[in-house]
Amino acid sequence: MKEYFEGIGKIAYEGPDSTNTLAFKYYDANKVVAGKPMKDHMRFAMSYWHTMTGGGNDPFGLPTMERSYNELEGMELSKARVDAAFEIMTKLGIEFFCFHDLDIAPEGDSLQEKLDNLDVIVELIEAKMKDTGIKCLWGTTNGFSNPRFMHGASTSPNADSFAFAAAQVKKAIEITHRLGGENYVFWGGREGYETLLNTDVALENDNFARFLHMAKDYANKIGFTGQFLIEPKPKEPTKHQYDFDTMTVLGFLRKYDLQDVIKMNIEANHATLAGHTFQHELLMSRINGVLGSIDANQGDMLLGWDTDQFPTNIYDATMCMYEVLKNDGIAPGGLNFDAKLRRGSFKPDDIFIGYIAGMDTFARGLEIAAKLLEDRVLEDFVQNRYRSYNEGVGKDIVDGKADFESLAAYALKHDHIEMESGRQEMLEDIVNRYIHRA
Ligand code: XUL
Ligand code: CO
Repeated sequence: MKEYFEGIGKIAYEGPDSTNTLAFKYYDANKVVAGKPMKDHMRFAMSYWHTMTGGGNDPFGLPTMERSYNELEGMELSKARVDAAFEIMTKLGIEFFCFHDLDIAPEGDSLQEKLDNLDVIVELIEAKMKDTGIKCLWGTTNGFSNPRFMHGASTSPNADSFAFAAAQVKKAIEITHRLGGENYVFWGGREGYETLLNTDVALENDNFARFLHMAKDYANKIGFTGQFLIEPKPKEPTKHQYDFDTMTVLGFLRKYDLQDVIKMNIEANHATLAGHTFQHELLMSRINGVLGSIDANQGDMLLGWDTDQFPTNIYDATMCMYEVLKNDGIAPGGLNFDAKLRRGSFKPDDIFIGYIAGMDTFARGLEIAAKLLEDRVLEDFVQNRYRSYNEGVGKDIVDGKADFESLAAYALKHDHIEMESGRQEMLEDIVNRYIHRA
């Protein structure tokens, strides 16, 4: 079989002293950390779109990515990409992948042709999965690139667009089911608005919910038991996306009786676009029991859009793995690198370098987070900070035994309150020490 990335072998773990660009310095797949192998904590996935179809083009420039299959077109290109994708994952030791329907097969001239193209490619992917043991973390549909979705898919003012989107999602759920996908993701590509002047927000939200209910009904009908996930994002491509952030989505799910059906796929760069930290979104999902999966990447804090960079920020990776450990793991979700190479990193080996950088960062983050938790550094501090709720008036508040009258009577007798320092700088310094030394 043709090798697409000649000269690159299986990426090995060589340890932190290695200077080999094409080796792991921290990611040692089977090393046991906090009771299980690193690989099972992270469940790393390759994003098919950025890795296989991303060309490096931006609004100002043509594609730049140099790939040996670039001269191919149509189905031949899609077939070559399947082989190349499994070669990349095998060499990196990545056990999962995530895909949109449109990433793996061309649209064709009609809906029927699109569905037929998908069947051909899915068969090839299925065979590769059997050969390699690589699994599907999640599937999804692209309901945002084609002009038919210019005003949205399930939130389009045009019911024909809604119907087309339904046909696409139906097929994408079938494919994900056939490939044994453990999750199905909804990222509301254009489910939002550009201006309120032309938008019936109430109907669009109702239709969005109707669409999700239909999707779940169909999944139940065909026996797809994978986890359904919504991926919050506040803006881009629309000015306002309805799935703004975790708490907004939770409000929506609860309003439309979808709260037991859908969890969150949290993406780092989407969190920062919403004005939150990555950890904030993970934590909000975790404490509400809806942390489903993670799109690992990072944004550029000086830019206002989704740059989807490979994650190399050790502080963010540490706090991400801290939340994952507190969540008792991320399965059946995983850590999907929804990350792309910079336009200037166009050489084939840059793919491997990007993934190695991301995987090493999360491996190190896992080790630091495990140590922080083992030593209960933050846990003990936080527990002690709230101890006033363990007895007396605090316990009455928590137990529902207090009311405004009893509290007012109490406050009259205790109106000189002794406060304690929050010690933020001390804690930041301690976390830094763990990052340097754990
Ligand atoms: C877009 C984004 C998507 C989803 C899948 O910002 O993150 O790639 O992850 O549709
Ligand atoms: Co994403």
